Amino acid sequence: MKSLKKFDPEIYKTILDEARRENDNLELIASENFANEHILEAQGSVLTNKYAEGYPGARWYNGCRNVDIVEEIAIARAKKLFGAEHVNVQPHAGTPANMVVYFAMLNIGDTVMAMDLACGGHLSHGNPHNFSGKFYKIVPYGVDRKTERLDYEEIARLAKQHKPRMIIAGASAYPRAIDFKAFRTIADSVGAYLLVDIAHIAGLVAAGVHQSPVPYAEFVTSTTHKTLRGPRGAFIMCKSEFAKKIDMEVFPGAQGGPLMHIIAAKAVCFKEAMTPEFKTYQKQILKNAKVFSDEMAKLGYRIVAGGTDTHLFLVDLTNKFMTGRDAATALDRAGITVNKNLIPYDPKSPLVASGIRIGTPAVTTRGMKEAEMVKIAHMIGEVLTDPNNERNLIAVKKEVGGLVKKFPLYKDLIRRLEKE
Ligand code: DSN
Repeated sequence: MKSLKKFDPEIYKTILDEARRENDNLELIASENFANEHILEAQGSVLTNKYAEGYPGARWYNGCRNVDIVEEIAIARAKKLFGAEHVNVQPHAGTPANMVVYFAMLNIGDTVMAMDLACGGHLSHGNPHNFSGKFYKIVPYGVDRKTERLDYEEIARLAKQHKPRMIIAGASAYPRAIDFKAFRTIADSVGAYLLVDIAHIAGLVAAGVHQSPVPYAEFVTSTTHKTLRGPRGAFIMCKSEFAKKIDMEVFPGAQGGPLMHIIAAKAVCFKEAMTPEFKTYQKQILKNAKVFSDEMAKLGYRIVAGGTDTHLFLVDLTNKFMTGRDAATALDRAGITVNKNLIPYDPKSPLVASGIRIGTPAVTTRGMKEAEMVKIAHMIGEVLTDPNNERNLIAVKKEVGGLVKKFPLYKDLIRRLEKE
């Protein structure tokens, strides 16, 4: 970043500070990860310069021979990786990817069934302030109050009652495996389309350690930057019969020029996800999440749904007389980054929340394993036992510093930057 340092030292410094923050803290936000340098390189390339409205071989601009190759490779790799019939790699982010499916397949006012945000769903699955909640009649389904797991019989009953045109499966804060085959059966029972949003679990699905929805759903959307560990972006998979509709709704329907530098980075991400190392990585994410949540339970914390089958788990702090907001703030001061999160049927507002969400993708990328998860669980316990004690927070921050030093991020990136 020599050129940036010379031209714009303010921004350069902030990027360096962010690299230091990422390196010096324990990143436990379940939706975040650290993209490898080959992905950052593709993302930071000259492909950012090119307009390419349209699709490979059918662009509105000339000079697209190189970006055509890039997009064709990205599509072919995604199709192979997930076994999808058709893929569109142009969506800029997860919410627009979902929006494309709604707009392509539904009429305004149609009924859509989706997981309640308060039980782990996503903003674009019907939040009243989001396009989805504004334009469609949303029937939310939750989790069983006792088991805190999806209750497929109840979802089937709701579907029969409300006859949705589309059912959405997928979540951003649900720790258990989702049975997409069961969702297919429910959708078929009422003649609904099935859209599965795998943004959180895409890496697990790609590695074959979570059931894939691709054989069961007409539409599967995902981001590329969570467990998949690619650039910040999204893509849509669908059955061939809907390919044209989806492509038309991405462009010209919802977007103009695609971000070709990001599409190149998506291609690199899909290549990485086909390697044996990626499979090992995804398995380790799962092992880490399980050991971590078990250790938190041993320390007296209630784990929502009794544990995890995925990369994340939720800790209910109600019995500790603490809010998710206060816990997340105290942990941040000790160098541990999590987010406050609603627990199912949470009496508190989302701004306060009764729980925190903990994910293992980013710490697993650093090479941490089960032994480190146990250590981190104890550090969290130390912070939450005395969250207002500054000396306690400083002591834990020191422990965090010792641990992250053993697992440097981007190997020697920061050292290199500081030498420039
Ligand atoms: N904001 C993401 C998450 O944290 O789960 C979902 O889009």
